[in-house]
Amino acid sequence: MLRDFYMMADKDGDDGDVGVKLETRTKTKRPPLYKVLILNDDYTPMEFVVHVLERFFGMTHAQAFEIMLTVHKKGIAVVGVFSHEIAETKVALVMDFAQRHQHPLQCTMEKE
Ligand code: TYC
Repeated sequence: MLRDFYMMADKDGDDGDVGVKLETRTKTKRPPLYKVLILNDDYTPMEFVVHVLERFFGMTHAQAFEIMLTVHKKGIAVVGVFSHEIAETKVALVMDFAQRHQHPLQCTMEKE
C-alpha cells in the first residue's frame, strides 16, 4: 500500500534521478547583410559620383568610373554589401555629402 503510494508519486519513473544536459546548440545565426545602392539622376556630375565611390567605398579610380557608368546606363548598381550598421552609416555619409554639395544623388540600402 505504502509502496504503491511512492510509485504513484514517481510519475516519470526515474526514481528521482536527474540528468545534466551535456550538449548545447552551437548553431549561430549569421547577421543579415545589406546591399548599398547608388541611383542614377540627370544632374549629379559623373566626376562627383566617381569621387563618392572612391571616398566612401574604397574603390580605385578605374573601379569607381566603371560602376558610375553602370549606374548612368542602367539606373542603379550595388556598390557594396555590409552589416546593417555599416550600410546605414555609408548611406547617411553619402546622402549628407551629396546634400552639402547640392547634388540630388540618391543612396539607399536593402536586405540581401
Ligand atoms: N546621369 C548623370 C549625368 O549624366 C551621372 C550620374 C551617374 C549620376 C551615376 C548619378 O549615380 C549616378 N551627369
